Amino acid sequence: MKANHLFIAAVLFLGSVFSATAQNKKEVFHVAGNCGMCKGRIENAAKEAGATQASWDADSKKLTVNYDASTTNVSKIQEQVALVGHDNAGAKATDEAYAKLHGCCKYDRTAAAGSESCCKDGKCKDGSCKDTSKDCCKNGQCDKKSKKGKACCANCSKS
Ligand SMILES: [Cu+2]
Repeated sequence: MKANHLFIAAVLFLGSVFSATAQNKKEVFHVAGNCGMCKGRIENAAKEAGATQASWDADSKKLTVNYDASTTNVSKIQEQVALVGHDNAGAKATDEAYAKLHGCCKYDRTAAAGSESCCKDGKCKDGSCKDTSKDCCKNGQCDKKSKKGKACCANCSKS
């Protein structure tokens, strides 16, 4: 009778160990950013926080993460991503972290900040691309050639 109880307890214990070791989860959430540099920074931050896989899409601004729920959680990942300067669905970057971002990575924090992102008087701002004489932007917006919505300065430096 007593041995039987021990056996049941052992089975329950092993069961809980197994369920705690394999809890692979996938989550998709919004992360603000502009370019390829942002992508690397965002994905590295997610992995630092325990994500086994991380993929950020510059067009949709969506970060897809895979992680083991027994070692980390979405909040931790979101906080780490904010720590390196990127506002996201779960956490906001400090002004200091945002200020440290590369010129071209300074995504719009408000809709009104559009003209501040990477363009000035129709030209790329100093430090935002290799050739500041190229006019990739018009009125603070990317022009047609540089594909609206994409990082206009990243395209500017290639053209
Ligand atoms: Cu960037």
